Amino acid sequence: MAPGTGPSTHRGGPPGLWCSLSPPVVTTGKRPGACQQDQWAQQSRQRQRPRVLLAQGHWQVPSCRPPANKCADRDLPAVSAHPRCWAQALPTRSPRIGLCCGPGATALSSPSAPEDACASLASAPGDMVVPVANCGLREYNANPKEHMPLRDYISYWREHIQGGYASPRGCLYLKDWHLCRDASSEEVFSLPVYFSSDWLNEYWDAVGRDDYRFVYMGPAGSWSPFHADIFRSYSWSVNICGRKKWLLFPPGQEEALRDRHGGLPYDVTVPALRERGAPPLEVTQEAGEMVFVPSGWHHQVHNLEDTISVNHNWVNGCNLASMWHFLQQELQAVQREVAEWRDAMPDWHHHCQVILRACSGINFEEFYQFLKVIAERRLCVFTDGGPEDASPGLGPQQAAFDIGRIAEVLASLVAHPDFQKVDTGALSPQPGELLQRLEESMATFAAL
Ligand SMILES: O=C(O)CCC(=O)C(=O)O
Ligand SMILES: [Fe+2]
Repeated sequence: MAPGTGPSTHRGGPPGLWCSLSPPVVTTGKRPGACQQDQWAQQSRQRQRPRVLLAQGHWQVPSCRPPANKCADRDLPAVSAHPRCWAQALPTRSPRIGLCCGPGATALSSPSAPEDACASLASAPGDMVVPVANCGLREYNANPKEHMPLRDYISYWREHIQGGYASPRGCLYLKDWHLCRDASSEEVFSLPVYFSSDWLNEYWDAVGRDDYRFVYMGPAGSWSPFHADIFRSYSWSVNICGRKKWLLFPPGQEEALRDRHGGLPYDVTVPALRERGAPPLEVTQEAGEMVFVPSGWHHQVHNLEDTISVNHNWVNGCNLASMWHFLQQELQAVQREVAEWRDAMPDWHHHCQVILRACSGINFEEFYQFLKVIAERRLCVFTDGGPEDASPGLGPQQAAFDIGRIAEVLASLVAHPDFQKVDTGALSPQPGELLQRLEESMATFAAL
């Protein structure tokens, strides 16, 4: 059981069929009623807090089809599925997990048949292999993961609940499951238009290798240790069911938590850290609500009940510069680590790029490829009307904005001394050429 959390007291049955909830709220404070005795929360309440977006949606029991107008008539994410049904249904019945979108995103989901857009998990058979973390064990600053068939995880979860949220296997958390990538069905869920400018997924879809779309499911007490998200991306997270407690630290606030070696903590709820630095922003995310995590915010997340969520990491023109800044910092950190071999190793810079890719998931050359793929897809909005699979929000204004942001970052990349040491001979187009095309396109757009 994670420190700071106890077994859930919520054992209520499914709260019925469709629950239409209120419109999205932008809150600058903590929701009332959540963990009121918590001292951190009390201190947090007195502080000025940044804006956290919690958008409420709908949800439904999987055996019932969402009425057409429920998905179509609201400018909100609509989320369906229920944990109890998941636990009871799998592997014999297929639960439905759907994230439909409102009118702004009808290009993605047909309003007349939202159940098609809310494609069911029929394509996620019980023998699908899923990543499962053991919340009771620590490996560096994370939980060790194993892989197991989905069916086995569901059996484990059922037994864990029956055992009063205890099991000889400990508290297991199915997390970072690339359901969309791994499922054979094309569309597991579709996005609200607000989240459609999503370059990481656009890039990895285009090169056909990976994605940053995840499903998390775990019992009360499962949790994610303290971290900031990959590439300092944004993330959004929708609770299909259950509740999560988020402890969020604005960028820089994590500095007070470092140990004497500069390391960040694994669990910020340990008593020794409670008095250190400013208390975190605490948010309780209810079923159907969405949490938006801005770039660079460290966070720790606890499932207060049995919870299923969909989470995406997310980069676009608004936080591209943060991603580039992060990569430069990571390269510097690598270079510091291996500084002693700098003079002895002729290809030291190349090795630094290899280590950067191994540690951070991307190096400077791949970052260029990422910029190139998105840039070319934006340039073709002006030449061919846009890529066939363009997101619904992608018109000329959006394309021009994106091109401007890419050009700024690409100019910085091209001028970077470490990028100049990368062998770019085989890149096509050459980075300088691409930058010139972007600048020309910006000039043409500005003249319109
Ligand atoms: O829900 C969780 O356990 C972790 C989610 C998270 O860290 C994220 O969405 O960025
Ligand atoms: Fe995260």
